[in-house]
This record gives sequence, C-alpha cells and structure tokens, in this order.
Amino acid sequence: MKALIVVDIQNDFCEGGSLAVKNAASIIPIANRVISYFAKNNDFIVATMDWHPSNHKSFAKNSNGIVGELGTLNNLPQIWWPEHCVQESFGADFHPNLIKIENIIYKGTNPEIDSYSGFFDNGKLKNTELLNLLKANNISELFVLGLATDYCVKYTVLDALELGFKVSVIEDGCKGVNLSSEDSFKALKEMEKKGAKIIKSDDLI
Ligand code: VGL
Ligand code: ZN
Repeated sequence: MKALIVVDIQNDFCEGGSLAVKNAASIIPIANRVISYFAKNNDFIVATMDWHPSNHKSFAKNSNGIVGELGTLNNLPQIWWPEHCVQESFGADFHPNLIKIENIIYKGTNPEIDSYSGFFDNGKLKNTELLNLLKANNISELFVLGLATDYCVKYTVLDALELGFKVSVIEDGCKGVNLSSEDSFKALKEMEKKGAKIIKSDDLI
C-alpha cells in the first residue's frame, strides 16, 4: 500500500511567515491536487507539523545564536533559526489553502533537540508515531512533498529509505530554504543517490 506524506506546509514556512521559503505557496495547488488524488483512491495521507515549544533551543534567541549561522545543540551541528512554528500559534497552523488532512505527526516538541525528519529527532534519540502509523496501515511505498526540500523533506526521505520504504519525491511539490543557493538541488541529488525516485506531479496524476 502507498501513502502520501505532506511535510510542514505551515504558515511560518510560507510567504509572510517567520522562516518563509521563497515561493512556498506556489506548491499548494500541487499539494492539493496530489492530496485529492490520494483521497479519491482511498490511499493513506499523513501530514507532519513542525511543532516547537517557545523555549526551543533551535531558535537563535534561545541559544545566543545568530539566525542562519551554525552552532551546536545536543552535540549535533545546529543552524540557528528564527522563532517559528510555535505550538498553537498562527505560524504553526497549516496554510489556510491546504486541504485538511486528518492524520498529523508533530515533531520538534523537545526543546533540547531539533527534528527535521518526520520519523526521528536529529539525534535519533526518540521516534515519532509516523513509523507505527505507516506500519499499522501496511504502507510500503511513500510519496513525499512539502517544505523544506533541503531540511524536513530531505531528512524525512533519507530516514524513510533507511527504514526500507520505496520513496518518490514529488519535486514540483517541494520548495527549499536555500541558505546556499544550491541546497535544494543538492538535497534532491542526495535523496536520489540514496534510492529515492524524483518525480513530477504530472508523472503521478
Ligand atoms: C524546517 C528548519 C527548521 C523544515 C523546520 O520544515 O524544513 N526547517 N525547522
Ligand atoms: Zn523547526
């Protein structure tokens, strides 16, 4: 069985948000088309949400860091982010134009460690319920889209491949942060090298 994973299409990652990804909202019609297609076929759909407490240490202001610079958190390299996706805030909400998704996985809830992947935190210390949910629904093949190509999409896809899923990334359904201009391109290449198929929504529907 196959499933669609919709990664972090939240207000703070879209235009006007605190960690806005350039042209993020342009993926929403594509995401909605793919969500509708999966829904019509009764295929499984799950969304992830970046869901930080306000004292999260990935926020520059909570770690004496400078936004966009690299530091260390929990012995791991950490980019300092602006405050974003604070639990229950408008910025953490799904973009209002995104079709409503019932199954939601929350990540980044531990203030001490960041969590890009929908499956595990960045230190793989704890897992979310995503793997259990996919197993319970007999899912072996994943289609992934969302924000951001170079962070949460990338790490979700790499973990999914390691866990043995067949994974396709819907390229036109993703946008990246691109702290360096090539980051999204490199992320897609790395996902492909590790076994993901890079597809376009038109190849699917
Ligand atoms: C993300 C940076 C910080 C993402 C989340 O969803 O890609 N990026 N937190
Ligand atoms: Zn975050």
